Amino acid sequence: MCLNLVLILQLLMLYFILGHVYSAKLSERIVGGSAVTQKKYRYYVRLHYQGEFKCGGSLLRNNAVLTAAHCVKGSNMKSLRVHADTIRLSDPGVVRSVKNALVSRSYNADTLNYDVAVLILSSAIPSGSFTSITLDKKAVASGTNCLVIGHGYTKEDGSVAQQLQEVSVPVVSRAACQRKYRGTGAITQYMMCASVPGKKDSCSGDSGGPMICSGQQAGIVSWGMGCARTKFPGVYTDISKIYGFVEKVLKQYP
Ligand code: 4AZ
Repeated sequence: MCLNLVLILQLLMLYFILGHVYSAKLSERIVGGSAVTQKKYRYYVRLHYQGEFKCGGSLLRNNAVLTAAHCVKGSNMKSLRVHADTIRLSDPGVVRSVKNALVSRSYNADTLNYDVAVLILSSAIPSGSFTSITLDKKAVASGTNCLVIGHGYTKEDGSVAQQLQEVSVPVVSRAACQRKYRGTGAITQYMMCASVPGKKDSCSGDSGGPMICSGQQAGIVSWGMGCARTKFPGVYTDISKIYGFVEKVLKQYP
């Protein structure tokens, strides 16, 4: 009887220990990237709001940043800062305020449709401190491997990365992505999807940052159901569909 009780207790302990290890493994489902140790993506910028890191972005020219609308919509522009020429959160790099934040009337905060914003900086970033990225006017074929960079969570319930991270993810066809998100969210014609299911994906904090395909920016990190889940790819704003809006803003604000 007493021996039985000991056995049960031991089994219970084993159950909890194994359970703990197993759940730790499951949540260790990192986004699957690697640290960027050289300043090789010098179009990448961080957006800080009220002194805290909030989102990524990319430099289209010395005074214009492309990011996601949901990163800036409703925020007080005076508390927004753009940090260029840095790959560590602790390094402020070159800091600029924002003069204008432009979001299209087509943006929908509930569905994240048309999730794009252009920020015009208070003054230009010096030419030695950045490179600009060109936008891809054509839709990217599914299966294409694209680069995503950011300081976002390295796992779904994680925390931001001190060092900038990079990951390569294949583009998933819109039709396949729509099937996966059936019932949970609408993948519109302004969105594109990418991930290595269960392994590589963008995550919280990567929003607004660039997706680079064949050397041009084809997407903006926008949203997703969790991070690196087997069923749900990451969702990106499809640059080829919102290109006109960006062009117009850049012309209007030289
Ligand atoms: C976010 O909350 C977020 N797995 C960005 C990308 C993804 C999920 C969430 C894609 O900013």
